[in-house]
Amino acid sequence: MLKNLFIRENLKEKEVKKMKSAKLLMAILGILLISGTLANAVPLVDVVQSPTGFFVPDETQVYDWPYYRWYGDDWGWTHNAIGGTITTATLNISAWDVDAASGEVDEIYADDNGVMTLLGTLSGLNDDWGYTTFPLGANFFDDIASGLQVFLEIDVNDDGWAVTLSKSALSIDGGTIPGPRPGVPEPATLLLLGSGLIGLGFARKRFKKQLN
Ligand SMILES: [Ca+2]
Ligand SMILES: [Ca+2]
Ligand SMILES: [Ca+2]
Ligand SMILES: [Ca+2]
Repeated sequence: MLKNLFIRENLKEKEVKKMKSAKLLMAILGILLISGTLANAVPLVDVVQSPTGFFVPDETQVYDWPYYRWYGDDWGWTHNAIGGTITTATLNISAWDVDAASGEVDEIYADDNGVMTLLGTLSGLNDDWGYTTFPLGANFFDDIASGLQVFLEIDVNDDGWAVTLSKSALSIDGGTIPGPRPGVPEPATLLLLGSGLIGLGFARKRFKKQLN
């Protein structure tokens, strides 16, 4: 009887141990799964700006040809191909002197498998910079993967309006877009600079410790 009880207790202990290791395995698998998903959905931004196309190189030339363009000067550009998993995407266009309040209508199109698709019109202000954000649906994710083509139709009503662009920023999964003015460093550059400084901080700390 006593012997039986002992064996039963012993079995129980073994079962508990088995369950514990199974739980641990599940937890490890879960962490691996989550980190794998996170590794793919990295926030990033692709910026097209000067010297590509007719994006203005600096603020002093916002009213100069060929950057300040009129109704007959519609033009387009192509973003870099972006691989990996995309959950959300926005196209952000920085433009100068969109007289939307006075009747200027500038349309932005993006290529969806060979079809130039209207995203909307530029919002903005007379004699000022402004970003317009266009959400991109899942139908554009394959086009982003091969390099999104964008097209600007200036002054659709041919009413004599003109506009200058500084940046086209394609933001993936909340990637930070740069300031609207031309010539400001891209976030990628800032990020590198930042991580370099953090690296320096660590190096200094380690050095200090060694001295002590
Ligand atoms: Ca036009
Ligand atoms: Ca598509
Ligand atoms: Ca104006
Ligand atoms: Ca204008």
